[in-house]
Amino acid sequence: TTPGDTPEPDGTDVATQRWFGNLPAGAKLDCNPETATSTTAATRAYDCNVSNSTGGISGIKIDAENLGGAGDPDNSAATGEADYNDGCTTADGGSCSFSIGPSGGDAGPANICFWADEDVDNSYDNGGRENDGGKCSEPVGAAERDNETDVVLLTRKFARTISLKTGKTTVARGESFTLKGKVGSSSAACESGQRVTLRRDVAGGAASFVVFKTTTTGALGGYKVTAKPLKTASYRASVGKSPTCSAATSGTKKVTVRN
Ligand SMILES: [Ca+2]
Ligand SMILES: [Ca+2]
Ligand SMILES: [Ca+2]
Ligand SMILES: [Ca+2]
Repeated sequence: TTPGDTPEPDGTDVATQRWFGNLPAGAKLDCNPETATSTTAATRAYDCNVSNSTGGISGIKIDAENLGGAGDPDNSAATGEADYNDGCTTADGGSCSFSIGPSGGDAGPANICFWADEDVDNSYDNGGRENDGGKCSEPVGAAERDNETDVVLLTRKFARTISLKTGKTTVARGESFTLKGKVGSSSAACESGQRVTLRRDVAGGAASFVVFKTTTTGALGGYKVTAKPLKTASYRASVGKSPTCSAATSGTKKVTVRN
């Protein structure tokens, strides 16, 4: 008799039962880094390890779900298919490298849940069995190696660049020149109204870049300041990180002071 072929109720019941035996007793999963920052365009690699008291366990597939944060392929933490099915399979020693690619290009935090896919399927079942991600509600800071699930925090930020040009490369002592440039990003919000810090390293001695001016970028990310140097120096500009924008530092430009 084949399951489902005979109308119920009849005298017997034939069901299909799968047995899962590939995860030894006491197996625990740990994926690292526990917290990380990547750009909105970068792929982040996680080192996942399955082990028990006797050592690493090979041949275990790892699945993962982005729980509705930045870069979530399905923008949902609801039950369904795992966002990342069979992201890696543990090798000898119990470790494998799991890549979380960029998706959607949005910035912000995301909790990503990894679990040992003991039953080798592609399902994510929020609140279901642990081997389908049923323990993904555990917090990022949960004790490591407490179970077959590990939730990590991945913060996505927009990449930025900052340029620097000097109006002159040689000036008389006390003569003014301009320093200008632009903060660039795929996000306009990471370009305009951004705090720019200018530092300089006076010639001679060990390199030491010291803040000498700060300014704020205009609507298109541009900035401009002036300086009246007394000594030859190298200059550079930087913009700090924010919750959704990466930090950036320019190359250096040298301005020579004639004596
Ligand atoms: Ca971990
Ligand atoms: Ca998701
Ligand atoms: Ca799977
Ligand atoms: Ca599963």
